[in-house]
Amino acid sequence: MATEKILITGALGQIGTELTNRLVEIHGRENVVASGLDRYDQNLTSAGYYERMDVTNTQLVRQIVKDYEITTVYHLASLLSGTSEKQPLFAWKLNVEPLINFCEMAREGLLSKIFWPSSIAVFGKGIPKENVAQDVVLNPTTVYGISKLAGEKWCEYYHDKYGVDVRSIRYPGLISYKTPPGGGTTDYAVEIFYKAIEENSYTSFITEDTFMPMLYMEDAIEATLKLMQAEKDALSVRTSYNLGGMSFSPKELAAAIEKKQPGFTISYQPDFRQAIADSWPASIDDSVARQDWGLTYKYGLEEMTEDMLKNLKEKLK
Ligand code: AKB
Repeated sequence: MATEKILITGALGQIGTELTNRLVEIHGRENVVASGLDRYDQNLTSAGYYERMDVTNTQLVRQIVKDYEITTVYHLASLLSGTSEKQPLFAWKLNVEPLINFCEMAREGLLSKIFWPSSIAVFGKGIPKENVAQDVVLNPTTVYGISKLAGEKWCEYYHDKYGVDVRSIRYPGLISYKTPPGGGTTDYAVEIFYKAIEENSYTSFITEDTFMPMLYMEDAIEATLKLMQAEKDALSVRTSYNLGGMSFSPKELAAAIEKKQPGFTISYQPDFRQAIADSWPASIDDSVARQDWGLTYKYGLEEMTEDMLKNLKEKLK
């Protein structure tokens, strides 16, 4: 089997830092090229190479793919839901156009596989809240959701029309301690742990009974690798796979933290992100991913809370 040469965009972001390090473990440093807008930071990435690049610069990206003879791209660079509402035109440019650029390169034979993250933001208004199925009508009302839905349709188009092997997951909110997220609606579920450790209290920008699907980063990384390792023919979804993870509200998360850290308190001051959360599902049916490529999870609310508190305390010492 020919060696995979991997390029990761957004490699210093929340998913990127952890995915890059796992890919290095699997494929070796010399086969992994990390890239991002920020300066190289050896504490954040173990990749053998780092390219400081703007992913919207199509010519530069194409040159990097050629220079390193890249075969597989994990294209993670993206503006999240909160930030997208503030910069809608840039969100469209960043979230959609580079994906098309990578699909074009695959169509021309320069790349053999692409991973691209979609989001639970694709669902939107008028869709049942609970256990949302893979194949419901999609009606996003946020700029971010619209860009992710468009991206999904581009993935399907390039696959169906040109056989491009582009694979995708609709990530729920991702919780991790290594690198903080930036500009998302589900970010409260990470911020709360920092504040729990620093101040033993937190003011949530999401109301107490708003349920959203969430996933611990280790499970997200393993799911991503599993999808990318699956046999092509096993994949029945070429838009993006539902991933449910767990479903909880700020009140439930606060109670789980309080159990481990007595005296922890939470208050609520919802902001513009509440409307975004209200348009998203509370829980997701991910049975198609389980069936097609064996999706499983290790972490529930209790296990995730324990692991976050333990590791973040260590990190913030
Ligand atoms: C966000 O909140 O914008 C993201 C997402 C669910 O895609 N975490």
